[in-house]
Amino acid sequence: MADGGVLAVLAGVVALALAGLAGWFLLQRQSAAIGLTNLGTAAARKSKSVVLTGPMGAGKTALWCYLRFSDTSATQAVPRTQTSMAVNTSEARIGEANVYLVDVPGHQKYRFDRDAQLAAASAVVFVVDSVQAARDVRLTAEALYDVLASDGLQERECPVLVLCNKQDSALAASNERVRAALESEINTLRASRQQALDSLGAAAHDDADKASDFLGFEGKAFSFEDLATPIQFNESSMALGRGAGGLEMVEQWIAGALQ
Ligand SMILES: Nc1nc2c(ncn2[C@@H]2O[C@H](COP(=O)(O)OP(=O)(O)OP(=O)(O)O)[C@@H](O)[C@H]2O)c(=O)[nH]1
Ligand SMILES: *[C@@H]1O[C@H](CO)[C@@H](O)[C@H](O)[C@H]1NC(C)=O
Ligand SMILES: *[C@@H]1O[C@H](CO)[C@@H](O)[C@H](O)[C@H]1NC(C)=O
Ligand SMILES: [Mg+2]
Repeated sequence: MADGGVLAVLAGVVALALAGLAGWFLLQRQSAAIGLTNLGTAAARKSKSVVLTGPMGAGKTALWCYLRFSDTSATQAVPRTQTSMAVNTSEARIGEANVYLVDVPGHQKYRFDRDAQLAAASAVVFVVDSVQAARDVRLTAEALYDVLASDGLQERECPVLVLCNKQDSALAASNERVRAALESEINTLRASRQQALDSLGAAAHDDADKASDFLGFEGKAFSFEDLATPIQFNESSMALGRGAGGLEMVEQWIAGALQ
């Protein structure tokens, strides 16, 4: 009788332990999927997180490869990359700082990973394909809008560098042109997003969360000057690499942004 009681208690303990283990395992998988394990590592090592984001094919992974090995000698060829299929992270030393470099894939299906990474970012480099932006700026403007309006970014005044990449191409738009085109396209986007919200009715309109999505001032054309985050537009070419490619400027900007 007593033995039966002990056995029952033992079975209960084992069942509980198994349930706990399964739960822990599921949580691990979930956090790995959204890159939280990596954020944990960054916090543990007290490195600040620098997030590279922007549309597909802009040159984020190429930039990431350069920044990871800032003290190696110049490689003139653009790093060979493939469309990224996962968030990739690496420790790097930039200037005096140990940073945690996060390369977020540009594809829309990674937008939740992107937002999770942006929530922990100390600085953001938004990489733009300046050839694509010269042709059709819509996609880039949408991606930049989402980044700038992401949770807490404006509140934290997190610095943003918009890197107008692929300047080695004759078809590339300059940083000034990219800035002007994005400013006017975001103005258009903002109006259409606001209209979509309005059509949802007063309830949605009163929602404080939705209101904070609005960039700039109502009744005034959108301007990057009106944002709380410091934002700067510069040019680069991963194909030209160090020196002419403008990598040093990016490193200096990151070092300055983290101070
Ligand atoms: N000509 C030129 N090509 C570049 C430059 N930077 C990147 N590329 C090329 O553009 C392509 C895309 O570069 P990636 O670094 O993989 O782009 P990404 O932003 O990581 O793209 P996703 O991972 O899809 O989000 C590659 O073929 C690169 O070699 C550049 O400055 N000039
Ligand atoms: C991350 O980068 C490393 C080193 O370049 C590479 O070996 C690995 O495959 C990358 N992982 C992903 C998910 O892209
Ligand atoms: C980067 O942009 C800033 C602001 O537009 C400008 O003052 C600076 O000279 C640029 N840097 C380079 C290296 O072009
Ligand atoms: Mg990539």
